[in-house]
Amino acid sequence: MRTHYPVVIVGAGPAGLLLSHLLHLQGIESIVLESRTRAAVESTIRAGVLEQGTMDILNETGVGERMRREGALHHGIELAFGGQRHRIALTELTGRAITVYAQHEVIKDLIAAREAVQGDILFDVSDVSVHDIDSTKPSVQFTVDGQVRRLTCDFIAGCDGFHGVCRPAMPASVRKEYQRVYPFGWFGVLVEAPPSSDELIYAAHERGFALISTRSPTVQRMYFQCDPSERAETWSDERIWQELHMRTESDDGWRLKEGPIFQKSVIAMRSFVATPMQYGRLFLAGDSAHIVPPTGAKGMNQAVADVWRLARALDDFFHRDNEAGLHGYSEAALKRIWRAEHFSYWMTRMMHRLDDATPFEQQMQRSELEYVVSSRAASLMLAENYVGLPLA
Ligand code: RFL
Ligand code: PHB
Repeated sequence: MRTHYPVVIVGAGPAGLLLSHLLHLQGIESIVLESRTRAAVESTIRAGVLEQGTMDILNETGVGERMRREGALHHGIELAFGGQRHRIALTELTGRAITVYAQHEVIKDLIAAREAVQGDILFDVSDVSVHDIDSTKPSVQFTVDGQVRRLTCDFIAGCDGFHGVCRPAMPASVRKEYQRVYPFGWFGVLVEAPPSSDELIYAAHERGFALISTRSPTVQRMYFQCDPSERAETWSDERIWQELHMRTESDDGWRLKEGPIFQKSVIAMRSFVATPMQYGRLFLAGDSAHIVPPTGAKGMNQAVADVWRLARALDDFFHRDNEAGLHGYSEAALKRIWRAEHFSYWMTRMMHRLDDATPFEQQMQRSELEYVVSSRAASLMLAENYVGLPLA
């Protein structure tokens, strides 16, 4: 049994799987260690929006075929408030677009690509721990099929999400964490119905935010702002529809199309950044280092941007004897992340009902919305962040 890999990747989310795929294309071998089963990884409902840069990476690396066929390319989004809908013309403003394609479909495509070349992914592992990260020969220990195993490697990629073990393995004395927990959550539903709109609708309403997204011609994804401690199973379909209708009501008679609700969940909202994203031979990528509230649709895209950067840096290290990319990884990745953090925070504050807002602050919020949909400069600011700033 093999005991050494150039790169051991912890976590088979979008970050870990894409990193293993990119490294393979560069001729660098890796193994992915995942604590959940393959079925669980392939069916967890999460993100839906792929930025232009994410689409480009998937296309250029040969894993975009199903996304192009089954995903929906969108050239705008709508902001709804005061009974009216306002289009932000993403492509007209920026020359870029987004694709709505579920994260777990991206995951399936990446796992299929790794399988096609006999790439190593171990699912259902437990007790993962990382060792000697401040040496040039780190290792990762874990249990699989009841056996304890240890792999040595040159680098460990911590792609194990917010609750993973890699970030806490960095000494507390070098880490700094920045956080904001929002006093509201999102109630998310999957609905069997045709799309109600050609584009995503972000609605700001006195009762709270709502988002109308899509998954396919027959399945729609919708969310509405709720108390973060809300229990999804206690809500009847009727009550959910009532809330969604009220928050998206429009003066022109447009109405949301209903259908059977087959999945309900409540999502907490948090902004979080841990710095630095590297210690010794351990590099963090994706949600293990940073979280955004989903309002800006940035989380998965940031994970993709991180591993794109990390793969290039590892390529320089292994093939050009150049360590500059690895040394600069954390600083360069964080620059992009702070931009996404600000955008997500800004969208969240502009679109949600803020219970502690004074009447003055409520007027500020309304004025900002009106400005964003009426000023080309302000629309462009939203659009260029939403489609994603170029990877550099
Ligand atoms: P993930 O996806 O959490 O994957 C981490 C993986 O690591 C595994 N793991 C471990 N494996 C081994 N040992 C351990 N000790 C481990 N601990 C954890 C986990 O089982 C898991 O498989 O992190 P990654 O790869 O960094 O990807 C991040 C994205 O998943 C996340 O940012 C997005 O889903 C956020 N997000 C959205 N992002 C977008 O770009 N666009 C969107 O439209 C969007 N919508 C969303 C979202 C997230 C949501 N939720 C549920 C938080 C909508 C929602 C509702
Ligand atoms: C989704 O379709 O799940 C989705 C879309 C846009 C967001 C967040 C989630 O901002």
